[in-house]
Amino acid sequence: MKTQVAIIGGGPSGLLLSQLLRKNGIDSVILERQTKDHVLSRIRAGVLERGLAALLKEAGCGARLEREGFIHKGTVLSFEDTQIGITFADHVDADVVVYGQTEVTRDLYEAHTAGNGKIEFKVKDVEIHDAKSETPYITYMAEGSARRIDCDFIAGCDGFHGVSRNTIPSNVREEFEKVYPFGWLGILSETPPVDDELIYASSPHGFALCSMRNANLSRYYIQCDSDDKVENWSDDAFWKELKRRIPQEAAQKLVTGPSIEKSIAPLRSFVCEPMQWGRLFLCGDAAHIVPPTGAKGLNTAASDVNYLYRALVQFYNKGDESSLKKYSETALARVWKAERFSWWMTSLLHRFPDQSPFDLKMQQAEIEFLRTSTAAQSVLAQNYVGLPY
Ligand code: RFL
Ligand code: PHB
Repeated sequence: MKTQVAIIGGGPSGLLLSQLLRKNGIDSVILERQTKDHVLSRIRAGVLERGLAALLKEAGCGARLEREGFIHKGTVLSFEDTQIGITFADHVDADVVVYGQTEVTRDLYEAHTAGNGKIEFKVKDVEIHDAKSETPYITYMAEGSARRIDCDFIAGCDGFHGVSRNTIPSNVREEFEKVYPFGWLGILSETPPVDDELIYASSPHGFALCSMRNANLSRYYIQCDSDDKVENWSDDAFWKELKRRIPQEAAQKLVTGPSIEKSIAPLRSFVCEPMQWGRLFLCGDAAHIVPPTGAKGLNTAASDVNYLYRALVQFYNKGDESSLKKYSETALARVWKAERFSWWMTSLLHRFPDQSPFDLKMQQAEIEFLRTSTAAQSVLAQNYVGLPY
């Protein structure tokens, strides 16, 4: 098979890239390790920056988001009896949209199918060859047979555990990582959200987050130990712990119910430099991971896709390779800012197992500064709604 851009990974990054390229007359093929149902069953991000919403619209996949997405004009940070309400419009001319990653992926798959996009599911043994040449190719197994795709470019959109990143030789690649000593236990329940806004709560018992998907679907998280297991948490135990951590007023009106999904996510900050090697370009979780505290993972993946797709269009339409050559530099500049913000929010809101009394005082001083400083709130608002591309 031959295509212009071979995309490894059919998650949100790969699908969005493929769709934007198709809109610009550029052919691509996606290779996905899992089945479509498996990709669509993953419950992940919920908060979309306007930049991502605009890209979805540009890709022709924004109609349902516009109809069903919930615009959030602010967020709440809670510290026991102190609540800091941040209204984005007081600081920045933007807001965010609450719309699940599952729905984003579904919309992208629908558009991909409607546009006769090419995708192969359940591929195995994907290998990238000759990425430093002008004629790279990929070999893989599908339906029991060995296959090959020749292409002009390869987009590595295969997430943190994919093969693309490790194709960059270890003497070229530098990886920066911080693993946090806790995870997030999340549940989805068919109950009305406890508040109109998201509540990020820090408490002596650890962090908690009240989020949502729609008027009758709530998403809640609590900080848990790194080695904790979902089996250790009955629904009752989860609700009890959540109530201990969120503002009292919210705890009193919290509607509980059976969980329809429960999972634990580890928390990690990770960046791979460079994000390109010859004609291989990394996008999204393949190149970087953020802890979910700032809601930046999917949004940062989208900003990579934005830079890469525009650079590819410039190459195919004008024969101009300059933006492709600068892709890693351009993408990383924004990636590191999202890393900084996610790390800062995580450090501010969680209890660390080895936290000293001094560390706790530092957190408290930071919170007090945030509560009383419009400038500090403005920094938070600007980062939360998303820095410009
Ligand atoms: P994905 O979604 O991991 O997709 C990669 C795809 O590649 C496939 N794959 C392969 N295919 C072929 N060959 C191989 N060798 C392959 N290896 C892997 C995989 O099957 C998969 O389908 O990466 P992508 O597309 O870059 O998207 C990134 C986002 O999924 C991720 O950043 C976000 O979910 C992070 N995230 C959040 N981001 C936000 O912007 N806002 C949020 O509110 C937010 N909340 C979250 C989150 C992530 C969470 N977890 C579970 C880590 C909340 C949580 C709990
Ligand atoms: C979510 O709704 O899943 C969510 C929202 C905000 C975050 C992380 C996750 O910061």
